[in-house]
Amino acid sequence: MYQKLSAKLLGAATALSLMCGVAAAADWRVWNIHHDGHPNTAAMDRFAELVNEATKGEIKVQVFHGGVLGSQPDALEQVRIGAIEVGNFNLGPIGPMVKEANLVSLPFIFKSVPHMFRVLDGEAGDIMAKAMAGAGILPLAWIDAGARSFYSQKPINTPDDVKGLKIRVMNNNLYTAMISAMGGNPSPMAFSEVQQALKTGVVDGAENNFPSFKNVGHYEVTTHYSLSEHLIIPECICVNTKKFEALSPELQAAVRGAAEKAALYQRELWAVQSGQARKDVEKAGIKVNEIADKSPFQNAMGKVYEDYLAANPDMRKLVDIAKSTK
Ligand code: GTR
Repeated sequence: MYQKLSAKLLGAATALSLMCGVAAAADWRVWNIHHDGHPNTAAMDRFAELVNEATKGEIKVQVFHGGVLGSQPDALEQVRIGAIEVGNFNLGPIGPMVKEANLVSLPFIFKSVPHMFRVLDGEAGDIMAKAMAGAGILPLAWIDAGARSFYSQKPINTPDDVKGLKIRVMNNNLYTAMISAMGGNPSPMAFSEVQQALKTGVVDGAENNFPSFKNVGHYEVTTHYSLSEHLIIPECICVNTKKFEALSPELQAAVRGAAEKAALYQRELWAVQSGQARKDVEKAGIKVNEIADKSPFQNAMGKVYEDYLAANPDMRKLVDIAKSTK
């Protein structure tokens, strides 16, 4: 009798909350790999504030910085299954889970950061976003991560300079293929291990953008940063699809709005702080070299594209869209 009554009450309460569009208050955890002083850390803090405000505390967001909730591949899996709600992810490590996301991991696919955003804002971005959402990682907004270049104990001006070097890459077969095509030895490794690996000579070099190069101290254990700009990989503020879709339309709009505002803020911060990070590492002694002619690097990627598209013919459409986007 008691059980029946409480079940009825529960049913009535659920019906009432559905009628009013009220979702239960939720605590959301956010994964962020970066530390203080990185633009994404400030942007994810802003995201948390904005969600808390816009949902009037119905969704309480707490950001965990410095990768304390796990490595990026682990955190992706956690968000995919809903054990963590939100992450600021780089699309590189998403490629092995969601093939469409690999478009951005093809070396030199984009002409510039604005070109990359134009591609993301068009049909290709829609296809990628749908595929990611289908895999459980729904992108709410895209953010800037500039271009990635090599750093090591010597300048790199041609693919020949990469020959024989052990270079750390993120987890994605496209990056191992990229380094191998230059004659180097790729070494996939978690971001948190790279500084020590550079310091002890376990790897000879790595590749990243200026803010990350600076923020985790890779500049303290290398001497040269060579502007190869071989990858322009965007990042996202991504949410577990099911948790997002379970929200009322009002809460969904509030969360999406917060992510979009935080992403704009991130892009503003990035524009200023990436230039500043370059100045800071130069001041600390890093020699930055421009590479006047990048075509030898681009030409070396011919085989990477050929092999990748032979194994993944369905990716040709996305590649064609990106290449034909002005
Ligand atoms: C950073 C990026 C991180 C992570 C890292 C890496 O630039 O923001 O999400 O992907 O690179 O190299 O692992």
